[in-house]
Amino acid sequence: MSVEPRLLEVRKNVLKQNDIVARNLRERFRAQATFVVSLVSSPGAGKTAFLEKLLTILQPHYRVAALVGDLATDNDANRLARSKAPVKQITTGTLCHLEAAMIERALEGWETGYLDFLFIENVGNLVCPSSYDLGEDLRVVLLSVTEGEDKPLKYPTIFNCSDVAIITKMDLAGAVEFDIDMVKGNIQAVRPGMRCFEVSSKTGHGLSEFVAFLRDQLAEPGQKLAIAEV
Ligand SMILES: Nc1nc2c(ncn2[C@@H]2O[C@H](COP(=O)(O)OP(=O)(O)OP(=O)(O)O)[C@@H](O)[C@H]2O)c(=O)[nH]1
Ligand SMILES: [Mg+2]
Repeated sequence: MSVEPRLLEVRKNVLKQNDIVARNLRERFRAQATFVVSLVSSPGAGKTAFLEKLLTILQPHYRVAALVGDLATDNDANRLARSKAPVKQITTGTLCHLEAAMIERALEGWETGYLDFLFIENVGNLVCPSSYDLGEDLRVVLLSVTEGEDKPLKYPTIFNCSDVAIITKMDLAGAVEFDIDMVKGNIQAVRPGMRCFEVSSKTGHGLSEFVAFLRDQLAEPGQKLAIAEV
């Protein structure tokens, strides 16, 4: 099926405009030394469960907040708010991904200059979010054990445009005979050298490794020094 050239042009312009807004956001986050982490995955891979745990662990020690995208509900924002961190919902309507302009709008009138970490949960989708830079420092792709080991091979773009991978729901790995070595091999085939974490938000397994990794990111030059040991 051929796509009308004018439609392609419009799409290219939308993406270009997104990059301009994302670049401005990135400069702003850098200037205020806020480290921004976005989470992408298929629907239900465990982004909110993981983020709720993460915010709860980080909140007493760091200045953290979260933005969460969803097509229709504010369920995830309500779940994340249980961590006591400031949270804002972005409702995208029919749009299957977040765009930089939505982040910019959500930040209007919200004092975020003091933040150490801002987390952004994208809409559950393994395809569309890969095209949209949100001005984040770190993009994390989550893959749950119930989705199958082949997903990195079937959705290579989202793995290619992400910085680290997290295998979620490890507590269920045995029940679904998940082959962790195979998935890691598939991730490496698509994105050689990609760092991979294994977590369970139910049991807490692997969370401290990821927290330590985040803490190291804050210690990078240009970022705020860690204000506490977690
Ligand atoms: N057993 C187990 N279940 C989990 C884990 N993490 C999440 N779940 C469950 O998986 C389901 C989906 O989790 P969510 O955190 O809502 O997933 P999500 O990626 O945020 O979903 P969307 O925002 O709708 O894309 C829920 O029923 C969670 O309780 C885990 O580590 N172990
Ligand atoms: Mg969610």
